[in-house]
Amino acid sequence: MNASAQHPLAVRTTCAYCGVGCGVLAKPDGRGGAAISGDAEHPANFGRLCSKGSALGETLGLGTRLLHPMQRGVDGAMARTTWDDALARVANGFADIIAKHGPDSVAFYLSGQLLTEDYYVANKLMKGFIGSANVDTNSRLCMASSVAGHRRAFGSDTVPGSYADLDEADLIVLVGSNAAWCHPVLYQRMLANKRARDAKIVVIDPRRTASVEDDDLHLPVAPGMDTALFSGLLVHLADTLALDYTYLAAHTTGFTEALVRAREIAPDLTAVAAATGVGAADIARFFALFRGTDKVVTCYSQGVNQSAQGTDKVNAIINCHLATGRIGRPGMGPFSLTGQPNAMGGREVGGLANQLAAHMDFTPEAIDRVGRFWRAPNMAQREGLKAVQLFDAIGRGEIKALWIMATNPAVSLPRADYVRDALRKLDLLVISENVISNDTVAAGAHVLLPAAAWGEKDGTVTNSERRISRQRAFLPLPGEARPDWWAVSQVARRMGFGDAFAYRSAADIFREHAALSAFENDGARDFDIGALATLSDDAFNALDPTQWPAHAGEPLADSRFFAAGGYYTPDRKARLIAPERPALHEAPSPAFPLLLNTGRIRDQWHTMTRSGLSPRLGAHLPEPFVELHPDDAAQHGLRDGGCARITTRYGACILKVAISAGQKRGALFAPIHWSGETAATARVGALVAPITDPFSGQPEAKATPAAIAPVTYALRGFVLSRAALQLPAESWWARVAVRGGTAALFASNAPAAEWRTHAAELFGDDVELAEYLDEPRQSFRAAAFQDGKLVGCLFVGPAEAPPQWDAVKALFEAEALETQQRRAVLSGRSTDGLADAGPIVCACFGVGLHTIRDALESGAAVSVEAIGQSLRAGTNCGSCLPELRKIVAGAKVSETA
Ligand SMILES: Nc1nc2c(c(=O)[nH]1)N[C@H]1C(S)=C(S)[C@@H](COP(=O)(O)OP(=O)(O)OC[C@H]3O[C@@H](n4cnc5c(=O)[nH]c(N)nc54)[C@H](O)[C@@H]3O)O[C@H]1N2
Ligand SMILES: Nc1nc2c(c(=O)[nH]1)N[C@H]1C(S)=C(S)[C@@H](COP(=O)(O)OP(=O)(O)OC[C@H]3O[C@@H](n4cnc5c(=O)[nH]c(N)nc54)[C@H](O)[C@@H]3O)O[C@H]1N2
Ligand code: SF4
Ligand SMILES: [Mo]
Repeated sequence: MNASAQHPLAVRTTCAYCGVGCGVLAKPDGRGGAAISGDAEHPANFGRLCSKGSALGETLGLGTRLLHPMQRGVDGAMARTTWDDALARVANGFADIIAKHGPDSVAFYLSGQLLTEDYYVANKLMKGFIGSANVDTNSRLCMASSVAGHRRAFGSDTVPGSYADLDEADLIVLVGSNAAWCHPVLYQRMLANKRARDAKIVVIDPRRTASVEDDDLHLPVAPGMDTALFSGLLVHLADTLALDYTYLAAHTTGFTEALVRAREIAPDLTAVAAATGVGAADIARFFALFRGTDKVVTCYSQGVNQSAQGTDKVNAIINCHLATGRIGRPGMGPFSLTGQPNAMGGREVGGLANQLAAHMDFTPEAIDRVGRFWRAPNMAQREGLKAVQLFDAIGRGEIKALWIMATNPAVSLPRADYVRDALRKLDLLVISENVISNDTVAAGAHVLLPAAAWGEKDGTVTNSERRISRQRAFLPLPGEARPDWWAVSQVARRMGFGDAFAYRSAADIFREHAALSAFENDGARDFDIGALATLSDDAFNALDPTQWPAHAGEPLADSRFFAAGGYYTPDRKARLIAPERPALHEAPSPAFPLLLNTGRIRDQWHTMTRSGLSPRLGAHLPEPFVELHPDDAAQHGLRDGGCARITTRYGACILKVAISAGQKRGALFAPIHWSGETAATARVGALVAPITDPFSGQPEAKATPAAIAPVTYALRGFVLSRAALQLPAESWWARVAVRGGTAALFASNAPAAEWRTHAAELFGDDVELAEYLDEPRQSFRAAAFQDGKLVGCLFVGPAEAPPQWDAVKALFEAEALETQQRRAVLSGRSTDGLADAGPIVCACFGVGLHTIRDALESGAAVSVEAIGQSLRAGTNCGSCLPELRKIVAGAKVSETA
């Protein structure tokens, strides 16, 4: 019997990555892996997956996992311990510190990558039993401005619409959202609408991103100036009598003040053009489109939220929807696209320090209500510290014990060097993790708790459209890994709160969470899933994706909020908010003349602890880079493919230079994904200012004044190895996942001959080393063989003509090599049978640039569609279609030239 026959059934679960929340079918192979495909029945994706979702199967290995509890001994070294000892140390450690310094001397820092059940239990322990609200989450860096904007406008943190609105809209406005790369399956839905129904797409982003197609309107707004644009839009709508006065009168307040303020900020088109740096004609086109289209959805993400003016940006957008009554009806509404798989679940349980639980705030009535429901002895009486403040308090020594779950703050918080140092000041740092090492773990934990990972953990997540889906386990718990909710409950019991934490399963916790949502609710709170409070274990296991609200006693049905008002303010009316005049928190200066914008790339997820394991995903953009406009590059003496040092008041990085006309002048863009574990000096978080939005506390991650200067390395090269890699400290490097080993791309000033010594050290004595050194040309190549198998390669050459690695990588990844192929390794070129695909363009089917160019040149394919037919490239998730279009256009130009 083969392995798959032993596991004939695929398990229905939800993707580990973004807030689209795609349904996934996982078919375990019986050897710790699984075949992954999209769930055709899931309403978020109807079977589609993006490159990251499709590659989930490549990330299931246990090679980097934390499999046993560890604790720091008296000698300072981490050593394996038992769960019992580890839990006792956590419980006693927290109890001692609370006894000495009070409940506000301890904190939890959680994550939108926890399941709702994990999140609920951690929040309950801190806010109800320890008696502090110092529980915040990486959602503070992600969704906090949307939450604050929703609460100001609606009286509750409600996302009014559904994904179906993106199918029905006639105009989709993307504000600060690179959905083509960050919400790819939803973006494909928008494109399908555009193709089938001629819907228009407008993209508001300082950069021309992959989300802008040639026929879309792109408004390259000056960083931070979205409020001016949407204030201008409100003025335009008012002046052209395009408002819904009936809706305004019946369901809103604050319109007059909001319009007065909008007029101050953006009196006319000229003022909007001046503030935003966008041409007046394009602004007028956008205003006319918005005015003339009833069915408008405005999607926004981190270009809005991660701003010192983030909450005002959110409200400036919502104002325009409220004033036109375009909310809660099919095909229209403001739509906050959430980032993490359970960003929404975290908000539902009250994981933010300024929310209590189940969408309740710290009002006396709510504190009393939740306290009675939990039978909690020590209800927190006021809001706790928000992430940036929380780490300030840690740095000052006021918080002495911290439990981090499912986030990597030493990389992802602003001013990340400060954060890393602050962690070292804690008397007790507990980290629940999937991986044995990341930058936060490396900062020095006292206790490490091995957590169940995606594929092993079991519970629920909520996606951007308020849809609760099950994440189901399809693999056994490896080693001693346990669910996070279990670890928290065990600590709670050891702290004397056993009765309130006697959960046997995720289902137990979910039922309690659902019951709290309905407890003394009576329609006063938006979040109500009372219908799910009585699910049996079997019904919980079988739960289909369910959109909330789900009121007890009513049939489950998808729905929208606010078409007929019914807001969650005291008078049940929405508020139009008068925003502040937008201004950068710090303008560029001669010392820091550029603005550093940070964000994401298509094929990596955050700090790469999971996506970084996939060779397919590593192939797209393998090195950390900084993108800038050709004029800025010329002015600062930078060349494409060279390196540059980027410096801010807070830190410095060295990144590869990518020159792009899609960048705005004066702006730099760098991806956030690389860490101290995956690259030499590319922790971009270290550069980011700790400036926060006054309402949401969300840090500004998109506009830190920065300087840039070239860094020259004489040589560049790559190394491929079956074993773990350690490169000489003085070199610049970035780690890349490859099949059957690890690799690094590097740059260095050490002469080629020195790399010969490094190669000998790197590959050891028990290999057969083929070498080639050309000192005059500064070129060195080595290939290490063991039993005829290629086990390592090191190539280095002059930076102007660096060795290309695609062919060598293909040989390294091959199972076994022919003699002729072995001889060819040092040539760096491919031989027959192992075509050199070139840099990967389509991650889903592993189709490289050379393969595509070959097909175009040979005439085998002449269009993007034909490439799809002959090579399959672009036919799965479609996220590479923008790139394919460029390649085809490029080939056409060179043909006619
Ligand atoms: N591939 C991939 N996908 C992901 C993630 C990932 O790590 N990798 N992470 C997930 C998570 S947690 C999140 S939160 C989402 C984030 O998804 P997005 O918000 O789409 O991603 P970002 O790249 O952070 O930022 C979006 C855009 O904001 C623009 N921007 C910067 N400043 C401004 C401004 O002042 N105004 C406007 N209008 N735009 C501006 C940037 O140029 C950038 O293109 O992605 C999710 N999906
Ligand atoms: N400069 C800049 N900084 C940013 C951003 C930006 O755009 N620019 N974006 C911000 C945003 S929106 C986000 S969401 C954050 C993301 O930043 P982080 O949350 O710090 O990034 P991740 O790499 O997702 O870290 C998740 C960690 O949790 C572990 N993990 C995963 N699942 C589980 C689990 O179930 N249990 C436990 N115990 N551990 C688990 C993973 O191994 C990993 O180490 O970064 C923020 N920081
Ligand atoms: S769009 Fe991609 S990353 Fe996001 S949930 Fe779907 S498959 Fe996962
Ligand atoms: Mo996020």
